[in-house]
Amino acid sequence: MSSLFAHHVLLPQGWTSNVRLHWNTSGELSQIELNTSAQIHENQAQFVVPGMTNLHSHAFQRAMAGMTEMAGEGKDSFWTWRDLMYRYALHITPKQLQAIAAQLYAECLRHGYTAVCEFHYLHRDQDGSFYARPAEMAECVIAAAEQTGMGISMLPVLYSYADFGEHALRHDQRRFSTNVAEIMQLIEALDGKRNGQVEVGVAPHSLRAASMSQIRELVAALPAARPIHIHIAEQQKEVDACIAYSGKRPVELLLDSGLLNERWCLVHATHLNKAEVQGIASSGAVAGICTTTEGNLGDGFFDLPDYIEASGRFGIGSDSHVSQSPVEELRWLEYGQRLRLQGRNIASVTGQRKVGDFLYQSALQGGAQASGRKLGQLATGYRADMVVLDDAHPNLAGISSADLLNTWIFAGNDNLVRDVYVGGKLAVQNGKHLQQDEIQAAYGTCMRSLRSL
Ligand code: NGQ
Ligand code: ZN
Repeated sequence: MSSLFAHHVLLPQGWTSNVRLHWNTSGELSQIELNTSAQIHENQAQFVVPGMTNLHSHAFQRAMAGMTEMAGEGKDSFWTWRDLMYRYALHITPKQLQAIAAQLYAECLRHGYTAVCEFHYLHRDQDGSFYARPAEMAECVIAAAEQTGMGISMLPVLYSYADFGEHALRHDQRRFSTNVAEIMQLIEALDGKRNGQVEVGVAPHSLRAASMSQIRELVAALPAARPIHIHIAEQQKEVDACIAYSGKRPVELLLDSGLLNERWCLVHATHLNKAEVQGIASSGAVAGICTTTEGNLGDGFFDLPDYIEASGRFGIGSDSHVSQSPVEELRWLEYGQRLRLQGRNIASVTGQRKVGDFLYQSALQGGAQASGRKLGQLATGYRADMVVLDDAHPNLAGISSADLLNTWIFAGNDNLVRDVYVGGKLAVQNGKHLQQDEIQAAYGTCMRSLRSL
């Protein structure tokens, strides 16, 4: 099978009826046939949209979703959560990581994500030494992506310090420890994995964990056009520490480095002043908003209205994977703003007043840019990453395509994704991942042993 007839499909020019999408054996769209009609026996779908990029993931954290929601002795915060998260991180073996990532990616595919940017920092063995093959953990994550059909941008994470000012890593951060040379070796070791489905970029973890001079060195050493991601300004405490260390706010410090451009994805970017909002927007970088995790960790609100006003680019990520659904990320991105501002229909612009359409289209483009891959639109030369919505669901009964994204994103909690193609290959059919049973069995085995720790 290498074509799909769509009665209604979201093309770059907007919703279009009676289109046949063709793709080649590399998984790229090769022809978009317009004004055509369905043949009786061909593969058909009512509603087709481009698959979404999940631009920020720490796959292993899927295993601890739901396990950190209990109040401790003192005041709980991002930082107390992080201690718990590190405890889990210390136990995960390569085989378990693969089982967790496969479960996660299968779930993400079932909800309409067709690509992920994996911010991967669990590099070393439990005792802090490298595995015999230093890229083993990253290879396991890529294997999970390949097993499930998920497209992936693997981002080996540079993690050298515990805090601003080049503080030595804590003992419980030993699995993350890398310097610039080691990261470049990992990138080199993964080079043979690159293809239409797999890209390799890089991620200095944060301005806490990587120094500005390391970041410069890394960017200079990285092959051209590869994506660069970083956590930035997620917590107020981090902003304060950055000011105490450098006299500048985190985003300000990055902007002043002159390094930022379209290759960058600034994950979270929650705490911004007006100049920083403008600065990110004009750099062409993508803000990686992870609404459900930011809510879970009590980060704060992204300044969406000002950022949209400045034509800033953004995408969505599920980060710690308390959710695996683009609908929930986008819905709560908008709801957070409504609650904060006591208003409605915040994410919209003059040319696009439909909130669901504006959010979905923006996140498609921002996510695609952050992935460093040819994604995010159903056009010749782009990946054949297509999501077919369930036209038999009551929410879509008699609907016109013009109302489809608003309904998908804002009505109810059923999963409306029916079939998912990634690079032209079917990964999800009738709401079920094609390898769902074996993936869940392996995840079950992994979780029974992790829970008993
Ligand atoms: C992470 N998570 O890398 O998983 C971080 C926590 C850190 C978020 N920032 C670790 N949400 O920031 O050092
Ligand atoms: Zn993160």
